[in-house]
Amino acid sequence: MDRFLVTGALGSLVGKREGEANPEDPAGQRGEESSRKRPRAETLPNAGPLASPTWRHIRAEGLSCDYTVLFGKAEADKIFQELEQGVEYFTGALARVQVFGKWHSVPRKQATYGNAGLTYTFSGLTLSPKPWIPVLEHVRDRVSVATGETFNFVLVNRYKDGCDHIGEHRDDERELAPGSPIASVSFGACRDFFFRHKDSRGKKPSRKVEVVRLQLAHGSLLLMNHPTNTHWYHSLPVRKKILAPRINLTFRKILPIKK
Ligand SMILES: O=C(O)CCC(=O)C(=O)O
Repeated sequence: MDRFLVTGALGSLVGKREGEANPEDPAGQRGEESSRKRPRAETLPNAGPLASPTWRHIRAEGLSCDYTVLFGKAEADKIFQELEQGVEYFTGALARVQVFGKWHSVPRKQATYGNAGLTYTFSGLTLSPKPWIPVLEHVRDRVSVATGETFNFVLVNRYKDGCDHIGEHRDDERELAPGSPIASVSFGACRDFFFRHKDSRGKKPSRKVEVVRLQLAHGSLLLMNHPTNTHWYHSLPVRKKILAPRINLTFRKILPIKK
């Protein structure tokens, strides 16, 4: 059977950053930005009104991301409701994380969906993603039209409010198709999202690189291109004033590892 090993956000469940109280990280700065159309999107067929959106290009040393609002409010609202009704999240042991030997609830809810036959490793277990449901296929296909990329797996993260968060981590490139991007689509509450360079982490960083700070809006798509995940960690910090829920979908293309 084909086996997929997925670490990064999944693997980070066992990482100590996950349990840290957050970082309402102060100063930081956006990377260099420019606004232009992403050329590939313009040549794709069946493009809806938002299929050739204006992209914001976010660039810093070793970081390359493209951001756009892919879904208008009405459609994003409908997708959010469908996700709320349709997504089945992990429960029990899969919804817990061990930090310094103590078990805690993961500070968000998670689920995985993907192509038939895939398996992946999660908290030391080999699991299969659930089969795609129509709302996830719809979002996946819209992302593919807009980016020209295909995806076979999605991790769903649901944050019930601003206390739910995700600690600093990288999405491990080894299990991704080489050079493939990760497409992060957000619905619900707008949240801050930080990138921190690997050399600039911890109490005694080897050098100072400015944090790249973004806000991920309802209906938005953030495309994290290679080699962003090699050099930069990302996180969704605690924001206690946010009371509304948010659902994030990270679409990935993962490679089978033959047994
Ligand atoms: O919720 C988000 O925007 C971040 C999710 C994430 O970091 C991940 O899936 O790796």
